[in-house]
Amino acid sequence: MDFSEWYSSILERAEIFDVRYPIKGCGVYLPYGFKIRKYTFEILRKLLDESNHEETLFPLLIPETLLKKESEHIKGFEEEVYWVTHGGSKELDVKLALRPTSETSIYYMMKLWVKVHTDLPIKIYQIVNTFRYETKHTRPLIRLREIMTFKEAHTAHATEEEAEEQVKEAINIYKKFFDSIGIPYLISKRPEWDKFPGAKYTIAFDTIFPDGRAIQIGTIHNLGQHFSKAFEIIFETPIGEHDFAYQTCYGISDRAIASIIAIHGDEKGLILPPTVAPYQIVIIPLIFKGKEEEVLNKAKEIYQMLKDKFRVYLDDRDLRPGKKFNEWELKGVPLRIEIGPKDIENKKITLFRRDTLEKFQVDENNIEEIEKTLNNIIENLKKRAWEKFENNIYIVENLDDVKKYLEEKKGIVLVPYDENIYNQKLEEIVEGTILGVTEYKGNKYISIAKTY
Ligand code: A5A
Repeated sequence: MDFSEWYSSILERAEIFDVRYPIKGCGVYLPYGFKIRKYTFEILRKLLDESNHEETLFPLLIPETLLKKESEHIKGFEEEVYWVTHGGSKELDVKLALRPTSETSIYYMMKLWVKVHTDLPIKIYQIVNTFRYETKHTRPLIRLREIMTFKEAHTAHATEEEAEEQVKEAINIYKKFFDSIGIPYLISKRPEWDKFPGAKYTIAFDTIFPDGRAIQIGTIHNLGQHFSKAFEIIFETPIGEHDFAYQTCYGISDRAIASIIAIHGDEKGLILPPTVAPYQIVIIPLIFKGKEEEVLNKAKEIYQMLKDKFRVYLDDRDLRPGKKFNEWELKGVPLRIEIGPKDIENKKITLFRRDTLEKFQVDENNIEEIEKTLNNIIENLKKRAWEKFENNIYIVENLDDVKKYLEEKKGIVLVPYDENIYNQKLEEIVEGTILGVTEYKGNKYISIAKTY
């Protein structure tokens, strides 16, 4: 089965995202998918909160006048904006945009908040839906027109150096985030023509999907003073002069969920990292005639023992165990505990690892072993994903080889850094996109790939 088919089928069968909503590029997070989303973004939330970011919530609507204040920004987004033009049957005096991203609404308010250098830094974020009238082929959770989960952080600083430091902090936060869900990445500085509209420069995280194409899973932008000048975010410096704030912003979207699905899954279905699995453990009692109560009671006992420490589901539905096995394998539950009369006799439980498909027994009260196994699963998923990722990175000498590798192998091709290559749009030469300048194992390259 090709990747795209597999991906669509998993979204449906594992009950993650229902694409049948009657608007192109929109869909519905189903309860199971919503839980994966919740745990995934809880990790990101925690990382941001721990590094002194504060969560906020801004309006969805942006007046046209604000959206157009920074000229590069609006140039970049012009063709992607959805407009609200009417209130009922009355035409609005000022059109309202559905936010494609929130620089303009947030920075309008920052101007009001910032007066002196002691008001800085500001480090805020929100997790909201944003709208982009994407013209490229839309794909569920990968290229949405209503981006359902858009985590955008926005910062303002008193010095350029501090903004640079903020970019570094953001890179580290994103590294930790992707590490905790086992998603490998290459970090590149995007070329001028591909930076975020209004930014001084853009740093991007890209990963590789099973079809060999690269996908941008997060971006960090140093905005310099472009927006603070347009929005007049001015502060008094310690020596009584005035300066415009130095700003950064960075974002991660539903693509994080798409990556978890695409990168860890296999032919049986999802494989969820325990860090984000709605159920880290599912307990399945193996009911035999005459032993029903004994088995069920033991299963409940084990459930009680684990429930405060892990996200556990006791599946005592009246279904054949085989059917339950298949269902939870499809849904990617990292660890299954089977309890049958034989196990009870031996004071054991049987564990099944979704990642390696290994089955083994441990003592029935061995919580440490269960915890260790869950930790091993995330480590193994991460290791496996990185190995596959690195196997799809090719270092070549020249553009002819770039072309050859992109056609034959896909993945990401690295060619030694050369300013002439970097500054042109490569599309005419090779059928790929320049991801940017990349440091890989200590050397400087230009990264090129076919992308989403
Ligand atoms: N305000 C900044 C952070 C911003 O908007 N940056 S961005 O345009 O690069 O978007 C942030 C991230 O959202 C991207 O790196 C990409 O991973 C994701 N993204 C962008 N468009 C998307 C879409 N249509 N569907 C899903 N994710 C998208």
